[in-house]
Amino acid sequence: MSAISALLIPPSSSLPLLPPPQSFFFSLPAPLVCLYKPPTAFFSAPKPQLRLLPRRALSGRDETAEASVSTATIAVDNAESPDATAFVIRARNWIGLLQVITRVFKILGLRIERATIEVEGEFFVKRFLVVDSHGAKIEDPESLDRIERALRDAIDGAADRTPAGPGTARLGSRSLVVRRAGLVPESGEGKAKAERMFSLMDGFLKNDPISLQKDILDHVEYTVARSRFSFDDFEAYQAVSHSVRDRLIERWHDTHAYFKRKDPKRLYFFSLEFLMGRSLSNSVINLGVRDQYADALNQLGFEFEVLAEQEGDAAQGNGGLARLSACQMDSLATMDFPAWGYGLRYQYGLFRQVILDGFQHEQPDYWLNFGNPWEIERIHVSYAVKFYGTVEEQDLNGGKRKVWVPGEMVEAVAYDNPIPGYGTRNTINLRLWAAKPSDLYDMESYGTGDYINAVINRQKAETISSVLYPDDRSYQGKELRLKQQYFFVSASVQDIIRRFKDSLNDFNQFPEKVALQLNDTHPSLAIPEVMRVLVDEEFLSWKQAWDIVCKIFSCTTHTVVPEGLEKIPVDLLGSVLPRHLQIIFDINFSFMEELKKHFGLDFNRLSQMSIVEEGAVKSIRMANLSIVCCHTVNGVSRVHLDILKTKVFKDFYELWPQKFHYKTNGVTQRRWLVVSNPGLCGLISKWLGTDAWIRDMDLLMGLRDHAGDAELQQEWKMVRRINKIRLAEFIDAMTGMMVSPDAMFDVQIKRIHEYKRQLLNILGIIYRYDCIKNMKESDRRKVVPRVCIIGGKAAPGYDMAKKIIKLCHAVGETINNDSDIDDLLKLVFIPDFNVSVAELVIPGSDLSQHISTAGHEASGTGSMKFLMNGCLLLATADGATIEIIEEIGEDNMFLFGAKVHEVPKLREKAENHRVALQFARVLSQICLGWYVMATLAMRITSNLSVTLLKGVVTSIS
Ligand code: NBG
Repeated sequence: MSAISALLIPPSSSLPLLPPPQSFFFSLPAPLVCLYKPPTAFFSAPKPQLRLLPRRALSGRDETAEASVSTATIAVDNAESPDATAFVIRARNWIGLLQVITRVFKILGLRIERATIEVEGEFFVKRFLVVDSHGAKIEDPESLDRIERALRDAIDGAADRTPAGPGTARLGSRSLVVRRAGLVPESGEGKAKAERMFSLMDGFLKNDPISLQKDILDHVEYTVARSRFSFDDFEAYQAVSHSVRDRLIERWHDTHAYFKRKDPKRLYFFSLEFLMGRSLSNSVINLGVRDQYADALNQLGFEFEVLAEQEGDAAQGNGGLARLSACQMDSLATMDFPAWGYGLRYQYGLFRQVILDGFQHEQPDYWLNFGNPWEIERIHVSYAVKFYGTVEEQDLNGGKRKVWVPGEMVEAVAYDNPIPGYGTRNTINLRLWAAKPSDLYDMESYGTGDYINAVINRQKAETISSVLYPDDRSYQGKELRLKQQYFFVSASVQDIIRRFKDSLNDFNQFPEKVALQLNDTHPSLAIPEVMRVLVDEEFLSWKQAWDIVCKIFSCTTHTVVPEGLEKIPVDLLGSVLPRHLQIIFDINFSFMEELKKHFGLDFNRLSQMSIVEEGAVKSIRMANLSIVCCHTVNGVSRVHLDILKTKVFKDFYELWPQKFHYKTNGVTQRRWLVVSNPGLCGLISKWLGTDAWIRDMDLLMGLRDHAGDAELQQEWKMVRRINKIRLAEFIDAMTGMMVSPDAMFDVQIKRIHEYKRQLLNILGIIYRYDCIKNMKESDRRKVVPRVCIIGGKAAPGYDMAKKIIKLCHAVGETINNDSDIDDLLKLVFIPDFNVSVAELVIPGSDLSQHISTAGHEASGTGSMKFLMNGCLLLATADGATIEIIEEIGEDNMFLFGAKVHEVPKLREKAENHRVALQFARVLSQICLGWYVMATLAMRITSNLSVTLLKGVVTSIS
C-alpha cells in the first residue's frame, strides 16, 4: 500500500458517502476513458494534431488575467506544531477560497485542527493545522506532496473559474464566473451598448439552492407554462431539465467561442445512430451540480431521483455501435477534444418492445411526444440537400464541369444537443439533422392550382428523418435508408465546409483543420460527397480533391461477418444520387488501375477488392469504398482486427497493412458507474480517498490494496444488496413476478441474436431445472437459488430471434409456476430493454453472461459495464473479453466454450458430432412439449438442430 493511500483511508465517517465531484477540480493525468485502451489515438490524425482544450481555457479570462490569480503560494511547515502539519497558503483573497481549501482537506480525509488568517498587503495568509484520518501529523513526503498538489490544483482550478482583472467582480463560488465582454468595441456607441449588455448578464447562472429554485420555478411558469403552485413530477422534471440546459448552454457557448478563437483542427464524428438514453442525471453529474440540485429540489418537496425517472430514453440507435457513439461523445467532451458529433434526429426511435403471450410486438417510439428539453432547434442553421435528377456538363469557371441538377430538395435543420464533459467546462455539440420541406425548390407545383396536394407532397420530405431502421446487422439496400444516410452526410459536410471557410479559404489547409471519423460504413457517402463538393463546387482538380479526401477520413468497423457489410444497389444509387455514382465509379477505376500495377491481372482478387460488386444485382460495397479512401481503418478489439486482417479484409490488409489498427472499445464510467450506481461510486471514492477515478479509470487499481478489507467487503455487499432490491422491485413492476434478492441474479441482457446465444442460455436453464427436479431433497438444499434474467430486443424481421424470445417465455412459464422447486430457479424476461433499464439491471447483477460463439462479437461493451459494477462474468473468449481476461486474470471469471481458432474445426466436425446426452435430453423435452408451446418449440428445435450442431453444441463442451 502506498504511503498516500495509507494516509487517505478515511476513518469511515469522516467522508460523505458520495463526495460531490463538483467541489473542486484536481488536475488529473491524461484521462483514460476506455476501460482498457484510451481512444485518443482513434483518429490517427495527420499532423498537426488536434489541439486539446487546455483545462483552464474556458473560464472566459484572458492570459493576463490568469497571471494575476495564480499567485498563490503553498508552504508546508512541520516544525510549527508537535502534533499537526501546518499548510500555509498565501493568496489574494476571493469569496469561496476558504471553502475550496477546506473542501480539499475534507475530501482527502484530513481534519483541520486550527486555522488562522492574516492580512499581508493585498494578500491573505491562511494557516491550517491539519492531521490525518488517524489524528496523526503528516510526515511522509509523498503524501505531503500530493496534498500540496491537490490544494494547488483546486485553488488554481477554482480561480480559473473566478473572474479577475479590473472591472470584474470577484465571485469565488465555482459557478459564479463573470462573462468578459471579449467583443466589446473600443469606443463609441457600440462600446456603450456592449457594456450595457454585459453588465446585464454579468455572471453565469448561480448554483446555490435559492438560485436553482428560482430558475426551476421560472421554467415551471414560463417554459412549461404551469402555475408554480400546481405542477406534477413530470412538469418538475421538464423545468429542472430546462434549468440544467441553461447551464449547459453557457458552457457550450464558451466552448464554441474558445474554439472559434483558437481554430484548432476539429474532429467530426459521423454516426447514423446515437443511443443516448436519459440525459438529466448524466448532465448534472458532469456539470458538477448534482448535489446542489438534489438539495434545491428537496427544499421544494421533490426528490431528484424521482424526477430523473420521469425522463424517457433517447433511443436513436440499435445496439453496441450506437451506445459506443454516445459513450464516445461523453469521453471526447471530458478529454477536452474540439469535437463535433453529427447524426440524424429521428422522430421515431428504436421500437418499444411489448410482450403479448410471450411474443414480441413492436410499437413505435414517438419519443418527442413529451418534448425534448435537451435539444436546441437552430432554425437558422439549415442546408438544402439534393436528391435524384440528372448530371449535366456545363462550361463553368473556365472549364467543363459536371453539374448536378436535382429532382428533389429537402431542407436539413440542425438540432443541437450540448454534451458536457466531466470536470471541465468543455461542452461539445452533437448536431442532429431533421428533414423539413425546402422552400428553395418546388415553387412550380404551387402554380398548378393543386395547392393542397402540393403542400402534402412537400410534407413527405419529413419522412427522411422520421424513423430509425431497427436492424443492427443487416442492410437491405432500401431507398429511404440511402436517403437518410446521404441527407445527414450532406448537411454535415456543408456545415463543416462553412465552418472551415469562416476562417480559411485555401482548401490545401483543409486536412489541417478537419478530421472525419466515420462510425461504420453508414456515413461513407461522405467520401464521394466531399469529392463532389471540392471538384464540382469549389473547382479543385480531381487530384487535389483526392489528396484531401485521403487525408481527412478514417473509419471504424463494428462487424465481424461479411453479411454485416453494407451494399447499395447501383441502380438505386444512380437514381437517388447520380453524381455520386459517377464519382464512385471514377474512384474505383483509379483504384483498379493501381491494383493491376500491384497485383497484375489477378482478376479474382480484383473483383473481390473492387468497390463495385458484379452479379445479379450490381452493388456498391460501402466497406471497400471506405477502406480505399480512409487513412485508417479501425477495429474495435484486438481479435476483431485479427479477423479483419485474416478474413473479412484480407486482400486489403495485404495491400495496405499500415491502414489497419484497433482501439478496443470502452464505456464511460460516468454513465455506467457514477450515474447508475451511486452507492458503489461513493464507496470507491471513499476507499480510494479521491474521486479522480471518474476521469482516470486506471486509478481503480488502487482498490486492490483494500480488497481484503472486511469493512470494504461489508460495505460492498450492502451496496449490492440495495441494488438487488431495487432490481427485484423493478422486475415486479414490469412482469408482476416477485423474486428474492437473496438469490443469485444471473443476467444476459443484449440484442437477441443467434450468435449471442441467448438460446444456449435457455437450454442451460432447462438443464438446470431438470437437474433440480431430479435431485434428492438433501441435494436441493445445497443448490444456490438463482434468478435467470434475460432481456433484449429482436429486430422485427428476425424470425429466429423472435422465436427465442417466445421460447424464453414458454420455459419461464413452466419453471416459475412449478411450486415443487420453489425459489431455487426462476426465469424472468425483462421487456423493452434499453439504456435506462441497463442502468438499473447491471448494478444489481451477480453474474452476467457474454457467451457469443467465439469469433462473432466484434468487441462487446456490455461485459465492461457489468465488470465495473463488480459483477462476475461468464464469458467466451471473444471480442474484447480476450483482453479483459488478460487484465483481470482467468481466475476471476468463468471462461467458457471454444476458442476462436477452435470453432471452424468444430464446425467441420459438426455433421458427425455426437451430442452430449444431457443436451439431447433437453432438446427432447422441448420437443415433447414440456414447455407449454410445444408445436412452436418443435419448429424452433428443428431449425435449431442445424445451428446447434454446427456451432452451439461445440461450445458447450
Ligand atoms: C457492435 C458489435 C459489438 C461492438 C459494438 C461497438 C453493431 C453493428 N456492432 O461487438 O456487435 O462492441 O458494435 O463496437 O452494433
